[in-house]
Amino acid sequence: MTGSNETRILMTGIDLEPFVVLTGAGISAESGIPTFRGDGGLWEKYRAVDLATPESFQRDPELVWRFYNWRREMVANCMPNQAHKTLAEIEHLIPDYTLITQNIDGLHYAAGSQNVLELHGSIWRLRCSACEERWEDRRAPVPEPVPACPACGEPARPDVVWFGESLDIKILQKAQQAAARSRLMLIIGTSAIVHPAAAIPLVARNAGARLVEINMEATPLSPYVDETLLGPATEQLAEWWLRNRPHN
Ligand code: BJW
Ligand code: ZN
Repeated sequence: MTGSNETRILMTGIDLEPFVVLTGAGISAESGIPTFRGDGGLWEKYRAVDLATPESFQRDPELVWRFYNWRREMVANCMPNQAHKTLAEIEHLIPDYTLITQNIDGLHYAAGSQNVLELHGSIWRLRCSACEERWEDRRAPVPEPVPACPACGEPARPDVVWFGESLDIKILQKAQQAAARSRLMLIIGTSAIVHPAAAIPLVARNAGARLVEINMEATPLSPYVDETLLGPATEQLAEWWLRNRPHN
């Protein structure tokens, strides 16, 4: 063990590395972005099957684009909160650290995180519905009713993962591998019901990692974690980090 690692363990009491964090919509709730499920959640007002499936895009691409344009404008007007910022700080202090998010809002990057495994894609990228073309587009809203692929002219769609679609296998494998070698995993603001993301903490647990969950309420994962910290992510993460961060 190196001197610096040893110091980190002695000073904090818990082994911080390899450290993995998995975030969900709850971490962005205090930035003003609605979650999907629960009171005020997106799926209370809109039906996921009408808006977040490949079939809905085939049926009515304009409707799907109206939904994503509304969300692009909303996200463009939101700022990262203290929880996003704390995770960016952790990235700079802990060498063996992996941030995995289910969020498509880009707020981890906006807060200063540099390496983020975005399991469900990004609202700030488009991709072609017909060819392999992918590109960044930060306009909010996208002015065309349905933008076209610059390479082949076919309809473009948000580069996000809809229900029934496979996640990017390279990103998923990186996330699962990080989980499999982690000693500590923090799970923040996810209902832990959407797979395969919801199973990533169990990969960590089966490999012997300590799991700490931060959420407003218990989730299906709660019986499997070592500690559930109930409350808003900004407060709970700040307090957890104060208790556990290396002091030298
Ligand atoms: C706070 C807070 C605060 C609030 N502080 N906390 C195995 C078993 C069963 C089903 C399946 C399975 N494998 C695959 C499936 C099917 C499906 C699935 O999981 N369905 C479940 C609903 C049952 N999965 C898929 O289709 C996935 N694809 C796949 O597996 O491909 C292979 C395959 C294909 C076909 C058949 C079988 C396999 C793809 C899933 C893609 C998910 N996409 C979305 C939309 C992304 C684009 C967009 O945003 O528009 O991703 S759905 C939505 O849910 C979004 C999220 O990333 C995801 C997770 O939601 P999250 O982040 O957990 O948010 P919420 O709202 O659910 O929870 C918020 C939490 O925060 C709550 O707990 C609050 O309490 C808390 N909170 N405020 C802290 N201030
Ligand atoms: Zn194309």
